[in-house]
Amino acid sequence: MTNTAPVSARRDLSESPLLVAARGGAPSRTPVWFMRQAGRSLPEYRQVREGTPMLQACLTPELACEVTLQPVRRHGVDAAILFSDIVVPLYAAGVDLDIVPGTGPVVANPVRTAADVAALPLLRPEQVEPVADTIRLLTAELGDTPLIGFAGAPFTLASYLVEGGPSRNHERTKALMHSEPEVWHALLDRLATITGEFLRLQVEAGVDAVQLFDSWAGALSERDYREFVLPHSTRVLAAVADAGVPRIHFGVGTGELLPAMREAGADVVGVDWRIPLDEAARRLRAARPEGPEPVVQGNLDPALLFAGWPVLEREVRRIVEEGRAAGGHIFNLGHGVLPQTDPEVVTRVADLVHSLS
Ligand code: 1CP
Repeated sequence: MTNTAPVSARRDLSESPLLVAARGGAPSRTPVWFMRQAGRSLPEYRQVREGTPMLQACLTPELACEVTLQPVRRHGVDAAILFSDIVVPLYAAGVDLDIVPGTGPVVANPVRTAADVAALPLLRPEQVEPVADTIRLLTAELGDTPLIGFAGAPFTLASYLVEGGPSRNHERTKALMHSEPEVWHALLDRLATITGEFLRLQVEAGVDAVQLFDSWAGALSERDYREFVLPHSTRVLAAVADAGVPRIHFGVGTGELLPAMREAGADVVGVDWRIPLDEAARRLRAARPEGPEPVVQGNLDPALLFAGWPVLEREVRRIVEEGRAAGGHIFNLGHGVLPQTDPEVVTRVADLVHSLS
């Protein structure tokens, strides 16, 4: 039942507020979507996921399609984001890892030596065919809502591979980077190849925008980011530069890295709550005064979804104002929806953002 319509049969999304904003235009309303909008905050998600392990869910097209659609139906957001995970291409390529409930990705054999890097498999397109099938199902269902594809950036993926799982301080990752730079660069080079191919494949299957998640890049100094990460993320974003879809580049705690993250090739830079959107835009503009006007995405603190409506309304209004002052703005959280969030509050935020524009 997969729809194999070629990319030339793409939907007409020329009026999509998300895509217009991402390309630096003036959208009909402030677009809004939420990182991790699909997932545990939704009872309908918990119901359909019941009994299916996370990675299996990501690689089951009908299920992944349904989960991707749930927040679009419920919240009326301006984009769907593919239900998947950043470790899916590594898993599909044959890396022995699992997503452990309550923990996150756990890697059986952490990657720490030149031999470990050389043994990392590359990705063959047929290994992620279920992801392409999911995208084809979604583009047939989504009407005029664009679909965002995504991948984990080389640094954030490397952190999971080197540490063996989630890490607070990324100490083994930073130790490898500084003590064995050749091994480090070989690892990031390989991850950049996998990620670039995975994003291209998603675009060919029909996604309308891509987001590169470098969630943990904010753990690095700007100097280390430029030396050890930027060349590789640049190569990933270059792999989809001619694909005709906007590229969003996001990390947490990246106030000092924003210009470098834009230089990597981003059309939109995602920002967390630690820096106001207008200040983020000022930094992006100052780094490239001759370039196109920056477009920022963010940046409501997901914890404030628990603070009660008066607080939340004030914060949403402030962010919409700061987004106006920034220039181009896509409303989002500064990081993902937390599992205990009341989904009705999320819908109310989406409605408020729309009513303010
Ligand atoms: O069983 C479950 O429900 C597991 C929870 C879960 C879910 C719902 C994980 C494990 N991943 C996901 C889906 C997911 N992962 C999406 C869904 C699409 C959407 O936004 O609706 C996305 C975009 C991701 C991407 C992802 N995975 C990132 C980047 C975004 C971010 O939040 O920073 C990262 C860092 C991961 C790793 C990961 N996967 C899962 C968890 C709990 C984690 C984080 C672990 C850690 O703290 O290091």
